[in-house]
Amino acid sequence: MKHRFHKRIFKLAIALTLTGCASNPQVKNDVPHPAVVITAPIKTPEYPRQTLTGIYANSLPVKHFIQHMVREHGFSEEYLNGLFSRANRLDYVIRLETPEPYHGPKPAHPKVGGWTRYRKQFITDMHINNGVAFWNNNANAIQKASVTYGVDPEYIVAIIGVETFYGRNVGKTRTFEALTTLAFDTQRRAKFFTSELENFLLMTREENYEVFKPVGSWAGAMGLGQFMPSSFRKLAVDFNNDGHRDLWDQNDAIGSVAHYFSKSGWQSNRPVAEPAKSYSDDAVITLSADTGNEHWRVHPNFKVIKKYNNSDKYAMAVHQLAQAIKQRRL
Ligand SMILES: [Ca+2]
Repeated sequence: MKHRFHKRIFKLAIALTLTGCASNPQVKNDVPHPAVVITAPIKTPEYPRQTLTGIYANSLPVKHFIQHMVREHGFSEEYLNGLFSRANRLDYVIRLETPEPYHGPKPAHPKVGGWTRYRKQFITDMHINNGVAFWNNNANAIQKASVTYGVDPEYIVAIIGVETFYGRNVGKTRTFEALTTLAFDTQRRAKFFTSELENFLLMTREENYEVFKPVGSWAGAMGLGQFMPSSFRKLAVDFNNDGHRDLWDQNDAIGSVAHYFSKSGWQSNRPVAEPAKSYSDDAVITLSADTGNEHWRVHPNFKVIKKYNNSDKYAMAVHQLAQAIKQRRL
């Protein structure tokens, strides 16, 4: 999920909180950590400590957060001291969350062609062909998810394509350190990220993940579908029945994306959007293309896609990629 990041996650937070940024081309490659791919829970020692050390040793907000987790969720204080004593502050995460203010002159005319530029990132031969291949390689899981949750299969494929290029770009930032940095070293959305950090720690306990192992976008979105921890806990499913919810696994991600769409109100075999002649209707959106404004009549399923990421451009890109993949697969 991504775009345009600034708007993206923020809106996402409001819409539900699956969020991510892998699809944000502006940020997706800006992650210096080594790749770590999780395929199974890994148990390693967490080094409990009596006191908080490291860069957060004197952080009152971190100490208060630890007290909260002990009081509300029964975590061991020593265990959490150990985790936060080892946490790194990620400067690039702070930079991405805190863009430099723009002091230049105001443009005389609003920028046009935003939709055209956005569309070019996702509606490509590479995205379409790899979408067909992803669908063929996971045909059984996609068919099962489509039937189980009543979601048209091409939209499951397209979401994963836009979010992470079919799992090739799930992000390399340790989610624990991303969320810790965003919660305690940035201000704009600190409350949201503190809540996601709380959900992340609960998720690792529930799912038996070693806290430093999960990786994702710099903004805390995880796995092929870029779920935030709160969405992971609410909506992820163990779709390959191995007893573990693992959104870095293709099967579990496919089932979880379909489950997310189902819970958001998807209606299978219903239209999503079609070109509109005029824009004098509530259900018509306008997108700025190089060749002029495009008007589209949108249906309830379009709004369901926007619950994944609250952007008209995002939802239209998913819709058009889904249709292109379906056509090419025929
Ligand atoms: Ca599983």
